Amino acid sequence: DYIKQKLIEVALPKAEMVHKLVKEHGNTVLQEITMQQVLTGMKGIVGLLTCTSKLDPQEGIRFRGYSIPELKQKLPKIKEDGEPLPEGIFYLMLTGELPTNKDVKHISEQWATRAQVIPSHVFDVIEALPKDAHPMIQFNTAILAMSTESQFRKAYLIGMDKKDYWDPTYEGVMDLISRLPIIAAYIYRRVFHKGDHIPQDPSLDWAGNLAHMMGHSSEEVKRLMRLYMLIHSDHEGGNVSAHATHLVGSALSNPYYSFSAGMNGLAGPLHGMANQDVMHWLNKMKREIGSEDPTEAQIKAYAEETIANGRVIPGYGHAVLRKTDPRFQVQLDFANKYIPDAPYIKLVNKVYNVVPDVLLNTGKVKNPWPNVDAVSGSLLTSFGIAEYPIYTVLFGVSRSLGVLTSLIWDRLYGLPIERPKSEPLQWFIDRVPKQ
Ligand code: FAM
Repeated sequence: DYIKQKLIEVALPKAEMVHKLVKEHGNTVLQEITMQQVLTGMKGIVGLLTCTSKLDPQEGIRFRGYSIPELKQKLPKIKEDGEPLPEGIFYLMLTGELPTNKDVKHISEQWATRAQVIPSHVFDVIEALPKDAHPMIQFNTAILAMSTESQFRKAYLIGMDKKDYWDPTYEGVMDLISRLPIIAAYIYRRVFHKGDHIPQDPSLDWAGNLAHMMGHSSEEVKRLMRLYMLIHSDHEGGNVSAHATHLVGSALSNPYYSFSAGMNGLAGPLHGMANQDVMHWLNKMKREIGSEDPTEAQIKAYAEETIANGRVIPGYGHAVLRKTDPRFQVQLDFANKYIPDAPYIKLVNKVYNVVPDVLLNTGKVKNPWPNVDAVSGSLLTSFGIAEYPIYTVLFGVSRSLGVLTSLIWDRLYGLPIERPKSEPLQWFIDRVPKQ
């Protein structure tokens, strides 16, 4: 696998730089930290080294320096007017360089080959769960069950030089990513299509194969799946799924354990589960208003009621972003291009017209604008994937690309165990300046 050789070449000088920064500039002060930051979720505290992507509050995400519109131009596609292949963004995040068509094909083939071998106990474990267990429970259980295959643990037990940890991590990551679409599609067909499973088609790309195995094999859905897998792949290092993966990985837990930790975080309603919750919010709104096509005034009143009842409006707000999420925008553009008249897309547009003002009027929401989840479910539904509980699983399949590439880099950099300091309440009280 020539990617590994490439990785060594790219990573070595960078790993040396990290080492040098710690050794020669370890005492450099980076920033001041306030009481508020620590007590409200560590927002804005730089505490992580992550190179796969960076989130600008105003502009949104850039992957290794490239914005989503730039990637749509620059990453290899199957058809010129199609969507970039997620294999390409994986290569970019991993190596820091834009891939050629050959690189993307190589990764596609690697994943298709590695996907052939999933031990049968993984499916037995899924089957042992009730069908109505949330798909995220099934997904995460399967991920943990796959860790019997961990090459990292085997290599670690044999006794390996620290410098080489990245190698079995890379192998585990490649295996895991290759198998996630099969697991996701298996759960989808089990829960929603009477266990009528569809075999993988190794000739297809990673995202196209996922759509195919889910039973949505039209070209449009494959195209949508490529877009979905591209934009959900990474959101720098501090979000819950990325940070949890990194944190657990810092104990040298294998890629399966580490990724599973991230997926447990993604399953929370303030993170990845928001995409499902948006659909529930929209549908409840329609039911309560008693109309399939509520007016903007009705939507505004319903949003105000949600706030008055002490609930959040899912799909809106963000811990870092302070503008409309470009991941929202690119999906809305896709919808407006291909299915402008879809009822859910019209509804999303109307909600977008009124909800930011409602949130601004609370005087406390720092970002009133939509995030990625405000439209993704409506888009999937409009293309026939109308089973909401699978949405967070799809998010998880995509998120593997970023958080697991970062895990390889954690090993390449030789980062140690993560262990921030905590203090009891009195410590904070004692920090208040005396009058
Ligand atoms: N609806 C109602 N209230 C909201 C809100 C929303 N969409 N977003 C923020 N707030 C409230 C928040 O609950 C907090 O209230 P209290 O002071 O009473 O506790 C206040 O506004 C200040 O919060 P903030 O500083 O603006 O946001 P946080 O950084 O604490 O939280 C989010 C960020 C994303 C958790 C929050 O905006 C939220 O709950 N949004 C809805 C859920 C959602 O869409 N999550 C998905 C995020 C997404 F991009 C992803 O991870 N996939």
